[in-house]
Amino acid sequence: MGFRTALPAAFVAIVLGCAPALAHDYTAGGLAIAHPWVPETAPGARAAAGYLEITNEGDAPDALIGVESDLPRTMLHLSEDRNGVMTMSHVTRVEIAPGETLTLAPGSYHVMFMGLTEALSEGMTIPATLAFEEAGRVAVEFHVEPRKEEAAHDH
Ligand SMILES: [Cu+2]
Repeated sequence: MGFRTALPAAFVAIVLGCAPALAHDYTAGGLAIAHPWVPETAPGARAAAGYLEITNEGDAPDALIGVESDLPRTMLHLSEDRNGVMTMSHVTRVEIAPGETLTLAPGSYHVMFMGLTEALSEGMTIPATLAFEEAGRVAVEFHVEPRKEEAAHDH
């Protein structure tokens, strides 16, 4: 155990080779925060969407109420299909009931990073802070990973 935890992260990454979705998790209060990631962006893209899963393993409800980063604007968005038209709205609070998982994923809730000045490519990270009503502020890192087909989300 001591041997494993003493390994630097870079060494672990090399041993695992090109595993694209190296999981990285966080906990805060009763919340388990899994694998914040951002698909690579095309050159010239000004915005990128961030995804992750948040599970409330506690006994009380909590809510995601904001997200911040060093980019000019960062906010929570919800993509919805309304009668065949994809719409996107800014949301300011998403409740997470005990035992429930909030999934930020393509076509649903996502973190919108706006004001990019360079393309995001695999291996880059975006430091960000998630704000929760009960668990408080949690620093995480979004890992830039290869774009999957269903992750197309440009605006
Ligand atoms: Cu968006």
